Amino acid sequence: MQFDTIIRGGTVVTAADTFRADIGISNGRISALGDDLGAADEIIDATGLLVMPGGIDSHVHLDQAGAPGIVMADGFESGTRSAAIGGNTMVLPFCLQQKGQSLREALAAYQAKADGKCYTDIAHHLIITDPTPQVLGQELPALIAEGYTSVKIFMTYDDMKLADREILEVLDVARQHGALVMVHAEGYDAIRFLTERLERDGKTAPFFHGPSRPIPVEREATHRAISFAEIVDTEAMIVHVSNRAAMEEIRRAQQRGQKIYGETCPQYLVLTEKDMDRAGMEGAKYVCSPPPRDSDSQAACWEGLQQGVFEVFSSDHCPYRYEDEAGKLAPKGKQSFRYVPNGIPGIATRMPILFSEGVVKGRIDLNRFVALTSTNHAKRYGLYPQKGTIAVGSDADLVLWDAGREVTITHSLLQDGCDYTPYEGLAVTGWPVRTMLRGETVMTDGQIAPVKGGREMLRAR
Ligand code: DUC
Ligand code: ZN
Ligand code: ZN
Repeated sequence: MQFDTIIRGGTVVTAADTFRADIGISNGRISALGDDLGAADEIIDATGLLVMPGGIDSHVHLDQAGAPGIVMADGFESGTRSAAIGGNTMVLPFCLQQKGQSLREALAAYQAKADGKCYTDIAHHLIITDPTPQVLGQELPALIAEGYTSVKIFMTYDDMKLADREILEVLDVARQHGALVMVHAEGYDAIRFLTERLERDGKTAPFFHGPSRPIPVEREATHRAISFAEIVDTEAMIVHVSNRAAMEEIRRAQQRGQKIYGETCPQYLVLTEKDMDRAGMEGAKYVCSPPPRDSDSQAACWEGLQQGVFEVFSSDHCPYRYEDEAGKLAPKGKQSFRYVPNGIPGIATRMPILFSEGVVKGRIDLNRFVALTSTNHAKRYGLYPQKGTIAVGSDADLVLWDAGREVTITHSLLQDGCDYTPYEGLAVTGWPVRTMLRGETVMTDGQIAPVKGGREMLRAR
């Protein structure tokens, strides 16, 4: 048998096993695992490297509309390029429904932005901000049937928050039609109350973003979301969990037998509220929601990853340029933290940070690393086993990883559309040296191949 490609001499790591094998690839799929596979058009030497399923980042924002005058720093081309630099082969960005807009319209417009411009495969979650009877009764069920099987809802933000009754209704439609609801769990009224009080006291610098949404704000909303899922008798994913109290709410729900899943992100492992306490507007570089917290919160997020309370580790890449009036230095942001665009970049740094801080420092093993960065995303979002593993028949979406390479993170390595990284100067051990999408190399040693056009994947859950 003649393969298109053989990856020879590497150590294969899946969520379950670590073993020595060569990988044969034909027509974009893995067609053999073994020794002495024979001939191929291309032989890739992976001696000394780990060969893992390409990263799947199931929580990213690309080219998403925000407040007037604010522009996200990455579209599909730069966002997926940076994803490939960081060892990812698939990302799941959010298609935002504006109030008054139909979901179909929102999706068609969003798909047009992605068309042909991706270095990775993609699939879309739907953000529902306007759950009208038409959306809930017709559009959403039809879209779920077509493979749009995950939706995100917000419990805060003026233009996005759903009322409790609306949350219950979205959960119920998801239950009936087989979709997963992802919840942004921070309580709107408490944030408004605290924000207005801080502003009255003249506490308007970026640092006060943290105090405007402290841990109880997240804990209360997490508890409410979990209770609603219980009332409806359905599952839910609590995204971007930042602290112990919220993690414990999820753990308790799991112990009761509820299907509540958890996600955390790099910012909750290596940043704290102190990062927002910098001179001038510099703290704006770290403003994201929920905000980074303190060292006990970091420890709790590690516990959640180690013990399986969190099943996915995502970037929540939500990039705004710093030196830019359409970004973090938006004029109104100088009046109050509440107008600073909310989100930080991290699509390329997600896997290196978890590898270095997790695997190299002995907090998690290699197989859990693969589960948290790839396999569990594929399973939860209906992509497995086409994506998320190394097995005969799966797509040849792979990352070759140099476990000993020492890199100091600096923005110029990342090839995104932003102008900074919140992880500037962080020293990591372990770095992706080749990313392959459906058998084709899209990145080698930081060099990106011409865009081939990743595909949009539909999903069955
Ligand atoms: N929620 C996200 O998921 N990302 C950025 C900002 C936010 O509120
Ligand atoms: Zn969110
Ligand atoms: Zn997000």
